[in-house]
Amino acid sequence: MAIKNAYLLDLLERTKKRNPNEPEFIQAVSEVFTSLEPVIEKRQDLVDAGVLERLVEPERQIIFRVPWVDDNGKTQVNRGFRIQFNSAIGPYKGGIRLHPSVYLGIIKFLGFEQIFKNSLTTLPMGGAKGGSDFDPKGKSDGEIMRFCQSFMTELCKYIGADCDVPAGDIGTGAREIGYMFGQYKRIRNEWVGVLTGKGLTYGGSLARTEATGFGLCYFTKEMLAANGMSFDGKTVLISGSGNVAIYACVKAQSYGAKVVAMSDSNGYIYDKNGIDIAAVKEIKEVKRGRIKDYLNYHKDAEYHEGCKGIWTIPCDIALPCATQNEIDGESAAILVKNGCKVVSEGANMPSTPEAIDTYLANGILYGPAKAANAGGVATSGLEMSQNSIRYSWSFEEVDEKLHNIMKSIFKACDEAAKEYGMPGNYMAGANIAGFLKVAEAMKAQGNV
Ligand code: NDP
Ligand code: 2IT
Repeated sequence: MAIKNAYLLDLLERTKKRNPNEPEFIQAVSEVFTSLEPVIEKRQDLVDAGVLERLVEPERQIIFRVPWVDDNGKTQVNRGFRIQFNSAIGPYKGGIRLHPSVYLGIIKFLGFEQIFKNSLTTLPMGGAKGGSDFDPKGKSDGEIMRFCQSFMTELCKYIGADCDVPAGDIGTGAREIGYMFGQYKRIRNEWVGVLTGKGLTYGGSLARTEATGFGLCYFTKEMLAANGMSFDGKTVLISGSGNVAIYACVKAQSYGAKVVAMSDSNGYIYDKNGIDIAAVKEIKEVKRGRIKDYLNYHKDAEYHEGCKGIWTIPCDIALPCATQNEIDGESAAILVKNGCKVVSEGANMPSTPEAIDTYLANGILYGPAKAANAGGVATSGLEMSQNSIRYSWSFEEVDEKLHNIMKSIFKACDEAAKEYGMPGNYMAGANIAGFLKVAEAMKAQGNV
């Protein structure tokens, strides 16, 4: 991926200077700029309106102290973030990541990507992301609760059902959302849909838990069908074993695929008979254990230390569902050599630029994250709608809406790629289609 347009190159340089030491953010911006070259050449009006200069500068960046008391009575201090990137098409919307690797550059790359992803969903949602360098691993339930309450005590000043609606991401699931929701309600004394991913007894949407993984498979199914393929009988690798990975596995298996490997940050399991997803769910959702524990259920499965090795297993389809930059150029080359035909992204930015170049050069069908994993936030949008009308739809109703949204996302990516002369390049299609809607809205609303 190389940018040739002089205006985009200059803006990228200025963005690098203004945001030093944030390589993930620059990576996300560079990828979008690469795709936008043919748009910028046709749309001088968007250049004149300063749309891109405004897009790469968050509307608001909030960084705050999160003090909490651990089980030994000692005060711990973490750093909290909320980056409200763009509100042109709707209230800020995006998840909260709790992981020790979190710093400004991670939250900014995620917030930037969220702008285009949310635009693709067809629902009115702006882009945002938040999080903290808090490490939930090994913490007691009481420690998690005290952290979440302290985080929300500060965050609640900046969010609201019509302003900014956070949700889950790595390390933030139903438990954490519950504690945050309780604290928001207590401080603000209002019961509103200020968070999504809530429990089903207090305003959560059916199918939100499954949505990102299911949506990934709905998108991938469309992409496969458009290219004369299907999941049926295919060998699939899924990295991660969290929320996205588990429900991607459930749906891929229901489509007749054989998922043979899953992972966590310590290592991966290989089960030549096909992953027993009920065992993975028990290990991860009930016991909060490690993927290695799978061997307690299936003695004939293999466990290997390290995360990268999963990409050396021969497969037809790879679904990275763990974290950013988990497939580098070397792993991508191994996937290609082993006959992999499809990479579709459940995680955000899981492929390095070198990996993406390798996919495109070798005719891999590539489903980019901001399109392929948009089902999670799309269903969050549906949760917001249900909260607003004070009603809840059945699982089947939400799932059907999600399915239709993923179909329309694939169509938008496919058509934009064709229109701008890059048929089959769904990354370019996603970036262009996501961008154009936001750009038109920004232009129409004046220089704000
Ligand atoms: P979870 O916390 O439920 O699971 C994360 C999984 O990824 C775990 O298996 C974890 O392993 C692994 N992982 C996390 N960080 C690393 C790392 N640095 N190296 C290797 N493995 C890692 O998160 P989700 O399933 O919700 O999120 C997974 C990805 O999907 C993220 O990129 C997220 O941004 C993206 N996403 C999530 C959506 C959602 O609705 N939840 C929506 C759209 C995208 P371990 O347990 O060892 O940490
Ligand atoms: O990356 C993502 O899209 C998410 N973590 C979900 C965001 C949301 O608001 O549901």
